[in-house]
Amino acid sequence: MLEKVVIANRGEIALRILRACKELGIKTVAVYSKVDKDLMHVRLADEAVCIGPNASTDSYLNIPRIISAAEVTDATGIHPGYGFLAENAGFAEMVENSGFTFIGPTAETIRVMGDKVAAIAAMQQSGVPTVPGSNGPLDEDNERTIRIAKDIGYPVIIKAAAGGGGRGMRVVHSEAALINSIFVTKTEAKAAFGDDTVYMEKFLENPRHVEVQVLADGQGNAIHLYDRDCSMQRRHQKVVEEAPAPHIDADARAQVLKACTDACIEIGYRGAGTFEFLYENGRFFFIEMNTRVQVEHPVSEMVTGVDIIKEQLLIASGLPLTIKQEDVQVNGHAFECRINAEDPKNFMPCPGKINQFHAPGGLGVRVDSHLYSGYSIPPFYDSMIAKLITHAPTREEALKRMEVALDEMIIDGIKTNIPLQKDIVLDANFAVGGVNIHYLEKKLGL
Ligand code: MV4
Repeated sequence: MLEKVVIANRGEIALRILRACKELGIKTVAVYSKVDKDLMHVRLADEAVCIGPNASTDSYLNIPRIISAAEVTDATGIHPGYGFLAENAGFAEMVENSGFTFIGPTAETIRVMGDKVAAIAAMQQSGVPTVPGSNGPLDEDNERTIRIAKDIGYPVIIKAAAGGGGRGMRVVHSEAALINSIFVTKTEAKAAFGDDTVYMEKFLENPRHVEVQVLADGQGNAIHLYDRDCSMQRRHQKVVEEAPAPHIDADARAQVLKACTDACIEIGYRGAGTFEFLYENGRFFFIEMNTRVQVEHPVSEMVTGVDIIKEQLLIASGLPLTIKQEDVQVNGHAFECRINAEDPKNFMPCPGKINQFHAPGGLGVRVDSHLYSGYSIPPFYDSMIAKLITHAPTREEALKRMEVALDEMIIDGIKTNIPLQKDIVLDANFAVGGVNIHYLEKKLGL
């Protein structure tokens, strides 16, 4: 078993990882930037090391400082959480080469999934359904590119192989605009990622974002924890997530879940992972794989009863998966509302001091947050300050439970998006379930 883990992150996920470590009897090391000395998990950790000034690039993204912290504390593993260095293959490699366990997949897997063209190819090999597309990078041969687009049918989307999460893409509606759009996307990709490789897919106009949570031990065992719907988003930032995804075709779902675990075994996947799909007209289309634990993992935990972070720690300790697929059942329904320190009207971040914090509670209510009364939210990092999660036997009951919980939540002193969350939870179309990725932006009049 891992003996001592460095938590290379901050905020709610650092606290979430700390709790899982404690339950497993693993010692914890918090690493923090100067301004983050008062974070809840820093207080609760066995040891804490300041790794630098407030800017992420000088602290949470500074690889030598994090590895040094592991060295001086005699840690054995490093958990990257999400964001920051979680999907940095070079970091995973350096952690392992320094003699520590990286709590996540191999550097090689992270590298493959970071290259979206390679990721799609790997998935196709394993029978995961993908979007009709170029099946490889676009080259200098414009005639060939024009033919591919014609075969796929317009509209098409040009995506940077090094992109993902909504960065470096462009929709093309006609042959007249194709070659120039590719040129512009390549130029932007080169500037943003240092790699101008692009590929083409059919542009799906009104899909839902449905993702599959997996756990694999890298020893030939893989399970899925069913699916989540994350379609309620604005500018590629998820706002509400739920599990399981509502109104999914049963046969398509069974097929895609099986394909995901098959793919994990085929590629030797290790750790927690997420297969991202677009879901349209009863069909799944793979777009990307995330090789980290995700913000929205709690909704899957609530409906399956599996502690994903604990499983990550057990897998990283070299233990084979003990959970069998047939033991994983979906029990009821769960929602997660992301609570952000931001203006609910213009979405500007609103850091500042929390005068009073009251977390809602009761049966089926979970709050993953590092907040406490008197805590000051620094302006240097992400504005997400809490995740409010509700669980109940039915979707309708879980949604009502969220409505009550949002009413009970008090975050005094700063602006939050709680008013927006209340608005979404009371939305008649959201209540029916299955709204697409454009729903929230249209609702907000964007
Ligand atoms: C697409 C798409 C439509 N068709 N690919 C955006 C984020 C990145 N992960 C992939 N994205 C999309 N890829 C095809 N072939 C539409 C989007 C997209 C989107 C996807 C998921 C969640 C929100 C989104 C918002 C806008 C566009």
